[in-house]
Amino acid sequence: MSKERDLLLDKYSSRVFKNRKSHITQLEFGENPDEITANTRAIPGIITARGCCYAGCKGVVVGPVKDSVVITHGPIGCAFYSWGTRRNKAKPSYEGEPNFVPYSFCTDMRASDIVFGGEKKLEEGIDEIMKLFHPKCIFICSTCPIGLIGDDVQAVARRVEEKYGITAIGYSCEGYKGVSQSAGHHIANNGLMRYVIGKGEEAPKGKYSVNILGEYNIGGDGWEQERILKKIGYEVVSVFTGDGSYETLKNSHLADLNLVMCHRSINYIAEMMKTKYGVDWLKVNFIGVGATSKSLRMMAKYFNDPELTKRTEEVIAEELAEINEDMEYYKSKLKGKTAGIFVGGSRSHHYQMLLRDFGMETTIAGYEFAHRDDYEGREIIPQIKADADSKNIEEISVERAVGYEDRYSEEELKVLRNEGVELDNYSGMIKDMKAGYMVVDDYNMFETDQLIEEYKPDIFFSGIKDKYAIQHGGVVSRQMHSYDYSGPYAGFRGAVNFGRDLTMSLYTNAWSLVKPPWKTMPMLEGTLGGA
Ligand code: CFM
Ligand code: HCA
Repeated sequence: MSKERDLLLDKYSSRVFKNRKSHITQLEFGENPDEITANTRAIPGIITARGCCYAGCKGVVVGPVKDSVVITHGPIGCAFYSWGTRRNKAKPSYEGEPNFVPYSFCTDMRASDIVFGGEKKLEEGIDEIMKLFHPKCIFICSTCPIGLIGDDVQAVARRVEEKYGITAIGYSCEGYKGVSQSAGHHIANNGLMRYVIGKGEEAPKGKYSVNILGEYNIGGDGWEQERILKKIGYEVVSVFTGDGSYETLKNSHLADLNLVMCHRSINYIAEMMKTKYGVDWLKVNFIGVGATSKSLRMMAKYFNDPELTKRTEEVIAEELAEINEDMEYYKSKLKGKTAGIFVGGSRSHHYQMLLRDFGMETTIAGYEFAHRDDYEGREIIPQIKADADSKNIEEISVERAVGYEDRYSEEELKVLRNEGVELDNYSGMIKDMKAGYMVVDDYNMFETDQLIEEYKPDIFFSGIKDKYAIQHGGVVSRQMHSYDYSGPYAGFRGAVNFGRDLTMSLYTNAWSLVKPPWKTMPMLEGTLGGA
């Protein structure tokens, strides 16, 4: 054990110590740095940064679908807390297109509804929605009590479909299911696959068409990606699900290629669309100038058309020329600074690429709820098993390697390799970090404090829950879930915004003036996690 790892673990009871040890890996020669325990239950009592299954289904995946109504079936608190907190931007794509993203719909389940059942209330709520808003698609998202009292949201959805001739999906995404948001992603995607994708018949008109999967348009990231792709000449059929719509998602199976941005939340759909409709997928990363250029080149290689390759290079050159001066300026301000980065399930890795564009090094990193493949790259991964309506879900370990080898025959692989297609684009966080640096899964506030103390990063990227505690300690923190209401950070122009925001944050002298209370007050001593 190293000194740094000791610091994180030695205050724990033996039971907690044993558990947390396997979630913390230090990238050091001699240790076993390639493996980490992930996607397991958080320890009760430990303040994890994770969210719940309902958050993953409602807030993350289906919430951003702008022309569809999402109704929270449950107490009002769940609807209120998930109202506009996830920063997925949306605007109508054509005049008259509905945008329900700013709204919050809820059945407002009270004590008597819990005793007598809430299906009737749900149906009445939907009648009201149909009268006032007449959407073409409704998602019903269950919160914890619904599973406990046994309301059949799938049956309600079928009745709604029959009554109104629209698409309705009942999601049993009760918050307590699974171990984190991750179960919710899977449940949401199962429903989209079963009831939305494949329903449309409108084929793309462009020569090369793509869907962007796992792009939620935080701070307008998706719009920047679309701008670049369209400039090259791609047709973007649909985006899952940032600024996405039922009207476009239903045609997504007709696109040529799926681009997977957030692998964690959406690999399920990519795999299912490959199996059912034969749509290939590429794991891309449009966060970072280098990463964006690499992803665009990978796409051009995939389509293997000299015209497209030429246009790709032209656009990259034009875009670089546009941002070069700003990038150099911010690089001169940021070079050599260090960062800690702890976000949900894919950004902690994606943003390391952008930090590198500015000469910054990530010394500590981790995810809230990622699976082993996100950390380790192409690996054997734990999966969630669910029945068709996701009523029963179970986290299991399945030996499944995610990689090109799985998706192409030996013959196809040979052809691709000869064509120089980059096959090894599955690297995970651990492979990309340097010896001595630390990776922590499902980090908690105590560990965050210890990590900051030991590694002293210049900046710490996190979420709303931990941001202010970190800043009280005198370290600047920027939110990677919401960008502190700035952005976009994706693509070429986004990189400049990121450099500007970081420079602004780091060069304010406020942080050196902060004296945290624990520097002047006596510390509480004890063992964490009981005896
Ligand atoms: Fe994917 Fe996301 Fe993330 Fe995620 Fe999230 Fe998010 Fe995130 Mo918050 S889908 S895993 S469940 S990139 S909401 S847009 S910022 S934790 S790192
Ligand atoms: C979620 C949404 C969240 C929360 C962000 C945060 C987001 O997981 O339910 O805790 O700061 O990105 O909005 O991840």
